[in-house]
Parts: sequence; structure tokens; C-alpha cells
Amino acid sequence: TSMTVGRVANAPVASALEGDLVTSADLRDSILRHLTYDLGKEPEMAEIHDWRIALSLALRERIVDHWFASMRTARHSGAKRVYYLSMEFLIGRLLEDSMVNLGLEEAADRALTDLGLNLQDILADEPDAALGNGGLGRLAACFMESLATVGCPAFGYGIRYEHGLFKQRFVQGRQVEEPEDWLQQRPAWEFERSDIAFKLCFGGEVSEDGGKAVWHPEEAVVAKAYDTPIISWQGRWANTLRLWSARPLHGFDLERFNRGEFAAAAEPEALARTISRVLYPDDTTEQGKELRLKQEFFFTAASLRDILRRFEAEHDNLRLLPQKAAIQLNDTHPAIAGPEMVRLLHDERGMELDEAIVTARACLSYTNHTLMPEALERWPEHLMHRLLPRHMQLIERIDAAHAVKQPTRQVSALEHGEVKMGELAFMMAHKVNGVSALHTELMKSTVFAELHRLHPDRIVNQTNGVTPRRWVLSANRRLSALITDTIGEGWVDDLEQLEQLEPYFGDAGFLDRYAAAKRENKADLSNWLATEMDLKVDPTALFDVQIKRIHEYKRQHMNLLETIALWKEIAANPDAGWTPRVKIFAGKAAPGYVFAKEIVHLINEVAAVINADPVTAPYLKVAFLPNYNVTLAERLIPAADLSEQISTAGKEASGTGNMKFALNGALTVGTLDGANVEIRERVGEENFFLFGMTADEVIARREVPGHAAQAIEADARLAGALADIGEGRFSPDDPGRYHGVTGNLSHHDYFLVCSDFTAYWEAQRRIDAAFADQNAWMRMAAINTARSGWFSSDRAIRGYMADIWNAEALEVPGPGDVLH
Ligand code: CR6
Repeated sequence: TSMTVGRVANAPVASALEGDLVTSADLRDSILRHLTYDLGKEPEMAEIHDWRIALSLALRERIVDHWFASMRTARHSGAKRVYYLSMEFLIGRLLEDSMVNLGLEEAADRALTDLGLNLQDILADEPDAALGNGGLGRLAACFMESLATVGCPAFGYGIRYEHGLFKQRFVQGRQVEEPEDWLQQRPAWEFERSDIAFKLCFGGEVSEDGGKAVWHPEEAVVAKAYDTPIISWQGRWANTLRLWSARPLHGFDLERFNRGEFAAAAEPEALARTISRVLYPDDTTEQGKELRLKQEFFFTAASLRDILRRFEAEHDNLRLLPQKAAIQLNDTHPAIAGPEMVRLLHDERGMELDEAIVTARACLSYTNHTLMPEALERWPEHLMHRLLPRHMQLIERIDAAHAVKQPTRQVSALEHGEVKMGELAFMMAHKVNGVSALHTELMKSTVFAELHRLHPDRIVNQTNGVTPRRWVLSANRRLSALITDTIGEGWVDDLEQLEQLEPYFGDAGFLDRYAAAKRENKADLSNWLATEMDLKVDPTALFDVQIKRIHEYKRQHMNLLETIALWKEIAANPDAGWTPRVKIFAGKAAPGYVFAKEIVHLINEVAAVINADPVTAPYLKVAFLPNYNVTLAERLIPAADLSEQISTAGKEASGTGNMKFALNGALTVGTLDGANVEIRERVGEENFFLFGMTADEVIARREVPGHAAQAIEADARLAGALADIGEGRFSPDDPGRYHGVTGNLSHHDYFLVCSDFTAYWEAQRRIDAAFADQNAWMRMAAINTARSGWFSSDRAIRGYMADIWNAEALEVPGPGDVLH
């Protein structure tokens, strides 16, 4: 199998081949060139990751010209740029995405076959870049792809964490966290920008000099840029994801080193680097840790400097800034952008304070992603004062200016010695958006009620979306082929065209092919479960999937209680014609979230007991797949029949997994929460399994004394499942292991698992019956696909452009000249 560069050089000349063969031959040459001259590897010595990196570099090379053309177009047009500031980008793998968007998949396949390699093996070798926790980070990644696809000139700004979200393993059913190391191998997509670096300061004090504030910081680090080009569908446009890495201002203390203090000599380096070392693994709780505040200021301040530098290279009147830069704050993590921008304009550029505030506000907008009090960021004033003394002064000014407008002074960003970052972000944004219709209304009536009364036009809705290139086209090849065969390829960047599928449902062939695609996806997953998890499942069973972070409000434990109750009922009456089911769970628990970790443990212990039961085996299996990430989601979603979206109503701001499932033809069992509401409106109530209390009912129910005990008393199945857990049926080695869980559910039950259980059980039995009629089920599934096109992130981005950013799309002149 020796394959030398020499032999390739003697390959048939390109001109003798078909166009696509030219491309594949070019690509093969370019893979070999990168392998040889960039990686310094001989083909016969190359390992799979060498080939993978060489292929990535070969593709990146084809992105670059297009990228430059896009940036040049943006510069010359004078158009407004969008800046998306996000603490998280949950990117996943990029190789397939880039290949598909460049239209080079067949060429790559052929090139690799020529080289004696297999494309699928190479794709599977790519690490999953997990610079985010969950929905918020994945949304940012989908938005980056859609910003490029709609041709909106944009930069994503974030942190280049050395370690992304931890890897999850199970040891005797318990979650164990291991560090993630995506940078271990040479990163294939980024360009290191040693020339793009900013000094950022912390601490010290502020003095006054002739009425001017002067900040004398005591600490400084350098933010250095790493750029990843993000290519659009069909390579029409490309934007930049710019991630900042922290470096010391003075790298290395040679004097100390020479004195023999080797470790001390490297200290400044280690200290500075800590800032971009690791992603905080919490999504919906805040720990209020100093390092986190440093991370937030670090990437926000670096990004703003970069934005101003670019603006000042192109324009000389700062008043034009809001016409040229729209800066979106993804949650409050970059909310320090408000005061920092005021500081840059006022302290550093001499703009009047009031004008600086107005100018900053005209540029900034803020997306809220949660109403849960434990997730809303608050920083102690003393910490803010110590780390960012000048910013603290400006926050007081901004807050005071706000107070003037409302003499009753009901709203303030300062409370109980803390800075409330949501209020600060709101005050410094010209638009504030929620992420689903319901969530936006709840923002108006709850957390931001007072601010909303003051600024009734500020809150707007932009329901989340997902990129169809990754979540349908790439992840579900069989479904995509069927769609394209039926209605052409236009749906890929105009997802509402999926509606055109519906007239074909009457045709004999269509629903059969739709069902076949689902069946084959399920067969693939069954094989994977057999090899990877040593679990045998019936590939025709109902695949019931709940994949997301483990959280009480998401109620994985309600799903598990229903699983236990179902198992008991099947065991008691095995011949009652049960619909076979595979319950699939995946998700990580935040390392410090004890209750969530107990749920993880319990799911694993219940799975072990149920899967070992020969009586129920034909009807019920439970799988908890470790290390949920973007790649695993891509594998699971196309094979799902049922999508579990069962949060306590009012708690899930939107959800985005719910959209991916609906597009891929899984039916939803769900509450009226987040974007579930809008999914149900679009797919039709007859194609959605609704259950449970509404957000209003939830609030009322909580007031009922003993609501949990009442609900348990009224439902023998729930009582039985809880009793089994409490008596140690799943933890015989430690029968009391789950007393915390059962005690919480029986007495407190803030998330109303018990009160919603009966309705959930009944919905599941309706689902059993519906699934038994496969023709009717597949029709409902296909309707979900056909009517979910609105949930494309292209639609979401166009909404932000029109309602928040006032930005327009551009086109590279003469597309096609640039690509290939
Ligand atoms: N945890 C919401 O909970 C929403 C995403 C993206 C979340 C979720 O419902 O879909 O944001 N919120 O908008 C936060 O991260 C704070 C999430 O992912």
C-alpha cells in the first residue's frame, strides 16, 4: 500500500479528465502536498489524523480565497458589520460541514479512495470542538453558519479555551469527568494571528485629572486572535470566527530563571494563560467566580478594541459607529461591553459621557436565554470594584441616569451589593430579545417587567433556529436524498420549501421511502448500540430519545419514573400487546450539581436492572449513552421516533434540539414550553403529543400545599416507581442512595414532576397506540418534517438583521469565479 508523492506526480494529466475528476485529482494532490510539506509526513508513515489534517488543510485552502473576497466586499461596500459576542461556540466537527458547503464531498471521497483511504474513517477521527455547554453555545455555532449563508458580513468573537467541556465517562454508573483536549493534535481550521493582539488590564485604581478619570491598572494580559473561516452553503460567502487566547504581557522572567528559580520564572505565563484555559461547565447556574469575570472582561474588551480598530481604519467620525457596527451580546456574559464601550468612547476618545452612552447603546443589543434566577448573573460590587474599578464607576453612572427617568426608582442594576448583569445589559442595549415567543412574553411580565414598562419597544422576540446544512443535509443523508429527489435542492437554504413535500404524501412511493429512511437510520443506530454499548435492541421498536444537559427543570427523572412504571406494568402483564420501546438518554451533569449527578447514576442503575430482565426485554430497553456532544446528537436525532421535550412549563427558554428532532421526523411529546409552543402551532396539534400544566398552572400548582404528596397519592404507578427507588430496588448495595431524590420529589418537587406525571404517562400510552399504526405514524412524522422549515437559523438570522441589527446581506461579485 505504499503510496509515494512521485507516483502521484505521474498521475494522468488533469486535462484528460472530467470536470469533477479534475477536482478530485487536484484535491488529492493538495492533500499530499499538505501532508508532505506542512505536516512533514511521508504517506506511508502517515496516520489517520495526519490524513485528516491534510484533508482539512486542503479544504481550508479552498475557503481562503472566498473568505478574502467576502472580507474585501464588506470593506469596500461600507456595509454594517455584525459582531456576535459569545462566551461559547459549541462547534462540533467542521470537516464534513466545510466539505458539504464547498460541494467537494464526492471529490474528497474519490481523492481519498485513490489514496487507499476511507472518507468516513477520516471524518470520524476529527475531535468534537466543545467550546460550549449546550443550547446557547450550539445556537452561536448555528448562527455563525447562517450568517455566512445569508451573506451577512459578520464576526463571531469568543474565547479559545484550551480545554472545552469535560468528557463524561460512567464508572459503575456514576459520572466521572475527564479533561477535554481538542488542541492536542494540530488544529486544522484556525489561523494564528500574532499581529492581532491587545493588552487588557485589570485591578488598580482610578484617579481624577482635571475632571477626567484615569485608570491605573495593576495587572495586564494580552489577548491574541485565532481566526477560523466559516464558509456558507455553496461557498458564496465566508465570515470569521475570532477566538481570543490569553498570553502574558511579559512572557518569561529570564533573571529568575538564571537564578535557578525555574518554576517561578514561568509563573507570569501560567497565570495569564489561566484566563483562556478552561470552559466553565455550568449552563444554567452561576457560581460567581472571579476567574469567570476575568474571562468575560477579557474576551469582551479584546473584541471591542478589535471592532473599534476596524472602524477607525475605515471611518473618522465616531458618531457613525452605530451605522457600521451591530454588536450582539449572547446572554449577559459579555454585558461588561456596555461600560467598556462607554469607557473606550469617553475616557479614551473624549466623547461626552452622555453621547458615549447613547452611542454604545445604539450599537449594542442583548439576547436573554433564561429566566431562572439561579442562572442570572450577579457580580458582587466589591469584586467588580477590585477587578474593574473604572467600570464600576461607569455602571453607577449608567444606573443613576436610568433612575432619573423613574423617580420611584423601582429598577436598578445595583441591588444588595451586587451588580445585576441582566439589568445592566438591558439598560445598555437598544434591543433586548427573547428566544421563543413564550419566553419573550415571560420576560416582559416577570424579570424585566419594570424595565419593559419604561422601554416598551425594547424587548423583541427572535425564536431560535438551527442550521439545516448540519442538522438535516449532513446528519440525515437518507432523508435529504429523498427530499432533494422530490422537490429539488432549493430547501437547503430556503427551508420553508419543505412545505412542498406535503402534496407528495398521497403518492404511493413517498411515505414508503420516508419510512425506509427512518428504518435504516434506526438500523444503523441499533448496530452502533450493539457494538459500542453492547446493548441489543429491536430496531423496529419506538426510539424514544431525551438528549440534553441533565437538569431538574428538564425532568429526565420524570421520564425515568415513567420508564420504571412502564417496566413494572409490562412485567405484571407481559402479553398485553405492548409497543416495544427503546428509551435513550444522553447528557452531561454540571460537575458541581449534585442532584443532576444522582439522576445520572439512577438512570444507569435503572437501565442495568431493566436491561437484565428477560421478561420485559422484548418490549423495553434503556440506554444511557456517555459523553453526549454534537457528534452524538448528529447520530441520534435522525434515528429518533419520539422527541422528549418535557420541561416544567415556563423554564425552558426555547430549546433547539426540539427543532432538530421535528425536522428529522420525530414526533414530540412535550409541554407548552419554549419553542415547543411554536413547533406545535406549525406541525398541527394532531401531530404533537401535548401534556402537562401550562406556565400559569405551574405557578398556581406550586401554591397548593402538599401538591407532591397529593399527586403521589392519586397515582399508584408513580407511588410504586418512587417506592422502588426509595427501597433500593436499583441500588441494593446502598438502598438509601436515592433518598435525596425521592425525598425531594415527595416533599418539595419544585419542578412538579409528580404533578405532571399522570398526564405524561397518559400521553405516552397515546403514543404507544399511535406508533402501532405505522402508516399513520410515518405520515405524522413526514408532516413534522414538512412543516418545520421555519425553524431554520437562516430565518432567525434574517429576523435579527431586520429587527435588531438593521444590517443587509452582501454578495461576493461574480460568485463562481472565486470558488474552486
Ligand atoms: N441552557 C436555554 O435554557 C435555549 C438556549 C439557546 C439556554 C435554552 O432553552 O434554547 O439557551 N439558556 O437560546 C442558557 O444557556 C442560559 C440553554 O442552552
